[in-house]
Amino acid sequence: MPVRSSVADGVAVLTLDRQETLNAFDDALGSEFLETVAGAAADDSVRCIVITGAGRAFSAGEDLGALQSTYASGRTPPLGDTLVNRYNPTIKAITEAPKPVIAAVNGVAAGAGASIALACDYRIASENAKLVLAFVHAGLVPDSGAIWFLTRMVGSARAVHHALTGDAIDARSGRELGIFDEVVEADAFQDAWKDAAERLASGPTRAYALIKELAFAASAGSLEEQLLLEVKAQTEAGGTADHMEGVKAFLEKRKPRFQGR
Ligand code: T3D
Repeated sequence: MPVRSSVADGVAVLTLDRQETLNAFDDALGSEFLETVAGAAADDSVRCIVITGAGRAFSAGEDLGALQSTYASGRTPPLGDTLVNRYNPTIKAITEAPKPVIAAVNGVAAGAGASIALACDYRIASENAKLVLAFVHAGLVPDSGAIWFLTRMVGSARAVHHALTGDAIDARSGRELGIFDEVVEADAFQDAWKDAAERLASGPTRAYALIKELAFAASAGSLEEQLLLEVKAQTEAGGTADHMEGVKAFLEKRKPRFQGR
């Protein structure tokens, strides 16, 4: 199975595992990954999803070897089909998951692999990690939302620079630019993402889902629309057991015990 998946203590860990290609996406990995992300997003027992890669890479994006075999067989399928059928639903499954999604970027994340890391809500990087908008090296444009996400994180000038050059953003620069929330030494990396996942999996899950929705809406809409959405979201968050628990815990001077409801 090219995606390894495990669930424990409310955390689903999804590991891309096609190490001979640096976890590049062929059809099998692409469709299995989409199915696995969507499954974890829909599973109420999962309160945080972690995406990572096996071996030395997060993911090298589209499998160029598989693409070349297709071309060698005389077929030139429109690349847009892969976006519509595979990558775009995957990006939406991540961004619309009603729970935090962490990218534990263990190594290089290139092409659509970089887009997937950028689509997550929290990025924790090993010191060996780097993001590469490699699309341009194959004569392609960044897809799977890469420019949308990067522009919002680092501004248009820097995003366009990396889209045009395909130059890598290493872990340290990524941290300085605010792309990576944390950068951790390789030895401490696994413990660090597990801690981050444990923290998010024990938080107020419904409030997290609403925060994700508000953050996306903020990039698109007017202040007027945002204020109205906040009223709707706050009304919903205010009806959760986690809200009651948060208030009670504060007044009792103790840590809240959120149940995700
Ligand atoms: O269908 C559509 O709609 C198109 C969608 C496109 C979305 C995209 O993702 S386009 C972008 C595709 N990805 C790339 O262009 C990245 C290609 N890879 C690289 O640039 C480099 O490999 C890396 C920067 C990721 C890592 O470099 P490095 O030096 O650490 O490793 P390497 O030696 O280049 O690669 C190691 C092996 O992985 C190597 O195989 P080998 O020689 O040991 O047998 C290499 O061929 C393989 N590999 C790396 N990336 C891919 C790959 N095999 C297939 N597809 C890859 N993308």
